[in-house]
Amino acid sequence: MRASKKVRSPKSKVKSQDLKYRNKNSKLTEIHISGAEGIYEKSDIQEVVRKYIERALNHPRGKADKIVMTIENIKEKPKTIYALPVATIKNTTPREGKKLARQLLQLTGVSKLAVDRAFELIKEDGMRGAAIITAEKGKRLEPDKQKGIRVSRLGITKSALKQLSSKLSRHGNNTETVKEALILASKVLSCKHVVAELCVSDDPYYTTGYVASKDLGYLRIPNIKNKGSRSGGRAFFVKEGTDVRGLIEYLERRPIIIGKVFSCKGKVLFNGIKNYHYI
Ligand code: PML
Repeated sequence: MRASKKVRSPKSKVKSQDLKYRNKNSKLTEIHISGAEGIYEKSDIQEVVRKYIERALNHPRGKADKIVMTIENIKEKPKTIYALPVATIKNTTPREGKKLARQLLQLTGVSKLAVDRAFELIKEDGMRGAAIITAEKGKRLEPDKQKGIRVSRLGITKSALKQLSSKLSRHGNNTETVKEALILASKVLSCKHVVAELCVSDDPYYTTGYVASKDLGYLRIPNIKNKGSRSGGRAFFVKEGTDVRGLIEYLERRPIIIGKVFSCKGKVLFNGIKNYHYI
């Protein structure tokens, strides 16, 4: 499901005499409000569709004026994987949050150059799909840079979802946003070419992001950006020499389902991750 709405956005800005910016021209542009997907049994589809519509119509980003829903019969048997272990790193400011994300990514072997590249992209407003960046040289690999990569065909079994919800509840993190992001990161990191992922939500009201890797797990970073900021996006860091077509095929087309959940911790200190092997 993808929901969007039309907003008036500035076409060009001029400085008026009192030095305040005002819009000279504006045009209607479509902005993304919410997106969701999953792999479900046929018997659950009606209920899932009802929930998706409700969500699109009651999103804090505004009321959708376009909702596009696609229901596809998946013939290929989904591959079952584990969810990454979850923890939340203590953090209070965007400045510190970005620093933590950088340090974590460097622990996974991602170079400073590649991390800088990812943050530059995330800073740019309106990044659509995820970027694929090589972990050493910081080269972008996706064929359509505007569109990026949209991870698709991913879900969780009912029993794993029950386990996950109960584990996350103990730390007050049992939300659709956390579960969906964890499912996505677990699919991304289940791909042998991917070293790490960085995500900053593009939702102006959602300021928690994460770094994920096979060794570190899914590490949430609260306050990684300022409230109200529309900047955000995802970067997947991959090994040099990755077969990009194979990677995109896996991320966008291969059905993956989470069948088992590991630990879900509450708040941890960065040093607890750095000094001891986390998992
Ligand atoms: C999104 O906007 O969907 C991305 C959310 C990333 C962080 C989710 C979490 O709180 O763990």
